[in-house]
Amino acid sequence: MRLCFSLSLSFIWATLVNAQYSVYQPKNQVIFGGSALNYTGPAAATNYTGSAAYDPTVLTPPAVPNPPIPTQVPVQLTSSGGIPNLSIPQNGGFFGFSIEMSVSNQVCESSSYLQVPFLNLMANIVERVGWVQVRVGGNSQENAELVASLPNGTMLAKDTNNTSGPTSTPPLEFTTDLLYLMANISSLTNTHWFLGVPFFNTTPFSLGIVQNGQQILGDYLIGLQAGNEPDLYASHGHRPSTYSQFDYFGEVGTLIQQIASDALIPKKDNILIVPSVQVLWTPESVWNTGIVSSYSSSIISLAVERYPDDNCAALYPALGETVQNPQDIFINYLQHNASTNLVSSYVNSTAFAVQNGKSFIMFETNTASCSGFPGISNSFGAALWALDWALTMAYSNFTAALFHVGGQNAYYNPFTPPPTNQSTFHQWTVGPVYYSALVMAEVLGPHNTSQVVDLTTNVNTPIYAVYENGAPTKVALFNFVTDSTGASTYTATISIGGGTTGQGNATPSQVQVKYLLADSVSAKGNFTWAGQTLGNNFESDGRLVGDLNVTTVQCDTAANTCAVPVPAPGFALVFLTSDSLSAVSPSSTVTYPTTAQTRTLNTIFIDPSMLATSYGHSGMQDVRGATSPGSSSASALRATGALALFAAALGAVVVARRWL
Ligand SMILES: *[C@@H]1O[C@H](CO)[C@@H](O)[C@H](O)[C@H]1NC(C)=O
Ligand SMILES: *[C@@H]1O[C@H](CO)[C@@H](O)[C@H](O)[C@H]1NC(C)=O
Ligand SMILES: *[C@@H]1O[C@H](CO)[C@@H](O)[C@H](O)[C@H]1NC(C)=O
Ligand SMILES: *[C@@H]1O[C@H](CO)[C@@H](O)[C@H](O)[C@H]1NC(C)=O
Ligand SMILES: *[C@@H]1O[C@H](CO)[C@@H](O)[C@H](O)[C@H]1NC(C)=O
Ligand SMILES: *[C@@H]1O[C@H](CO)[C@@H](O)[C@H](O)[C@H]1NC(C)=O
Ligand SMILES: *[C@@H]1O[C@H](CO)[C@@H](O)[C@H](O)[C@H]1NC(C)=O
Ligand SMILES: *[C@@H]1O[C@H](CO)[C@@H](O)[C@H](O)[C@H]1NC(C)=O
Ligand SMILES: *[C@@H]1O[C@H](CO)[C@@H](O)[C@H](O)[C@H]1NC(C)=O
Ligand SMILES: *[C@@H]1O[C@H](CO)[C@@H](O)[C@H](O)[C@H]1NC(C)=O
Ligand SMILES: *[C@@H]1O[C@H](CO)[C@@H](O)[C@H](O)[C@H]1NC(C)=O
Ligand SMILES: CC(=O)N[C@H]1CO[C@H](CO)[C@@H](O)[C@@H]1O
Repeated sequence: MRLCFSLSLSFIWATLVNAQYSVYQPKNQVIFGGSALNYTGPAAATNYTGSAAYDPTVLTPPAVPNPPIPTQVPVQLTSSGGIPNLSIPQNGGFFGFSIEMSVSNQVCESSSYLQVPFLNLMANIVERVGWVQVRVGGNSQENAELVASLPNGTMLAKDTNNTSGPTSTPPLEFTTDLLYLMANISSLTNTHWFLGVPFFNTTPFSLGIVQNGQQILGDYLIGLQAGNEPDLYASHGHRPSTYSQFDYFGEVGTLIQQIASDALIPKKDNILIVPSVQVLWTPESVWNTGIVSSYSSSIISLAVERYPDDNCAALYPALGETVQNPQDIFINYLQHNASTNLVSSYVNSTAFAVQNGKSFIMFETNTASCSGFPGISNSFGAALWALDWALTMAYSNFTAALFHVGGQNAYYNPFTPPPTNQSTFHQWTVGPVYYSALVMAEVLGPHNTSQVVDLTTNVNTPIYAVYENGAPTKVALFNFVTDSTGASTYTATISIGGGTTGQGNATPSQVQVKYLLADSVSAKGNFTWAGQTLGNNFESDGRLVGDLNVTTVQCDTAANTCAVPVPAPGFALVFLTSDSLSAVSPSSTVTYPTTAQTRTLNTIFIDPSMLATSYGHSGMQDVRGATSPGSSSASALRATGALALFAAALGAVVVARRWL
């Protein structure tokens, strides 16, 4: 990495490492592409020419349900000894992120600014549960090549001379600088990583990423995918049409043999993640090859990838498919059965994982592949959906879920850096799914003992309880309905012990409640979690701002009830014990302020086109064949750039390591 500007060591150190509080001052209220439009039918989205990440489409919330939701909902918990159907104990870092590995050119020139928001966003999670997990990979990992150096000190490059597959995905070249960046991030924020072994060329496998990943990241490297969506290899032209689950099984065996004889790979056991299938192969069809028992000592985790829907028809008009109107399908994200239906094809597999002593990861997910849907993916409804989907997975014994981070051209980003040409006057945009991550961290807490149970009785109002060591510690209450009249606010009446439990009354005299709120499920901003926010478009440096508002609810110990109101829409997290609240209340917030932001800190220039990013993969099998080789193809497009986003985020750390 070449430095373009010199700057003082102490300045960088102070900027990166000093723990500071500072007053939130949005640098700029400018909304990309002019003022936000109010939704006036599909035209508003159609006419909008700015990046998807800032698309102003606002949908109409689904109608208030008829019959109306019950406004009094009893929630009966036991005081000890657990409750039927508890999940396995879950780790607080359950909700992580997935960032597509891809191409960026670093050219030392102009623009960009100190991208510490990424550090802050990770630190927020770490303060609550101790760590955060991030996957760097995806389609573009499959033919990525670790090289000693690249021209001009570039860290990542796309070799457009060397394309593969019917959609001409260019191979990716990267240097160990990428891994050093990750190590530096880890040392600041305890971020742990997943990587992937390139799987397009198996004779032999290129193991540079395993060798260097282990040596540079050490224990911060959790594991490496052995293949990403192998069920799509044949249809995308990376394997013969006869390629089967058994061929994949054989290739994983070959990989394990090669690792066994590679002296540069220090850790050989518990490192691989299989099979990361999408929907063309069922997970069961892969388990039936015997892959897990045959290679048990090498495998650390089992994984799948899944989005509930795709917006490929809109992204690739050449498909000639009918574009779904987001308004028509908004409701699909705002009922609990969306999540329970989607998880149903995995419950056999999570049981299989438990039997085999393996973790089971949703390796890539979000609202919809091919960028998500305008008005849905970036709405408050998406925050509620992602939280419900994550809790459904936790209840169903998944052990982690990684939500995909795209770039400027995705609607569903948990967070988005500003376009590079605006980065000197704009900050980051934090999307609804980031709030889901933050809240999920608090739902599970840092003790690795949280067992989740789904107590939902109405699809519009999912309800979960969390038990730790047999005793209830939290209740999670959703209201998917939007109703400003207040008529759809419901009251959850929580009882611990008593009633039909055969246990004595154990309801505390008071409980504490944090709310996740916005005006409507279609709201595009003004989201608050316990009164604090990460701002609207271009307003965030990654730190929560505003006064913390934790509501105390006095309970009726004589009646053995605590009545907690849940507005429409909204989410309430009820802390049943003071310990459960204090465990997720950061005592000293270590953050990385951007107040020192300056052009002179720039070290990386990311071509804005490279920030046009990954679209997620599910549903992409429909795209194949619709695009001709050499054209602006589906695969090339979707493989572009999210790692550039990530690289931009890490720019500051590059500086740190060079100058310290
Ligand atoms: C959008 O609607 C709100 C409320 O109806 C109004 O205050 C605002 O001015 C409108 N914005 C535009 C750009 O028309
Ligand atoms: C979008 O463009 C159409 C056709 O030019 C125009 O009639 C419509 O008013 C525009 N919509 C908005 C919201 O600007
Ligand atoms: C446990 O889950 C099963 C399967 O979903 C369900 O049939 C059963 O009613 C649940 N038991 C309780 C006590 O909720
Ligand atoms: C390297 O940098 C020089 C000067 O900035 C530029 O002209 C050249 O195109 C760059 N080369 C590559 C391969 O990016
Ligand atoms: C592509 O090939 C041409 C001709 O061999 C060469 O000049 C160029 O540097 C190559 N580009 C890359 C990105 O490797
Ligand atoms: C393409 O990549 C392969 C493997 O890395 C290499 O052997 C070959 O020379 C490359 N071809 C071009 C045109 O760069
Ligand atoms: C959820 O259930 C409702 C009825 O309760 C039904 O109308 C809807 O189609 C279901 N949604 C999904 C995604 O299954
Ligand atoms: C799950 O396992 C049961 C029992 O073995 C089987 O009947 C069912 O088909 C499996 N489900 C899937 C989706 O494979
Ligand atoms: C999750 O695992 C626990 C412990 O093995 C089991 O009791 C429970 O039924 C599982 N849940 C699901 C949904 O499979
Ligand atoms: C946030 O709330 C303010 C004040 O009510 C309002 O003016 C603004 O339009 C809202 N912004 C968004 C993105 O909803
Ligand atoms: C705190 O949150 C509660 C519940 O949303 C609300 O009623 C109250 O007004 C808030 N207090 C402040 C100071 O914002
Ligand atoms: C803590 C840590 O991992 N620091 C690393 C940052 O990157 C440089 C190399 O660029 C390493 O030397 C440091 O060890």
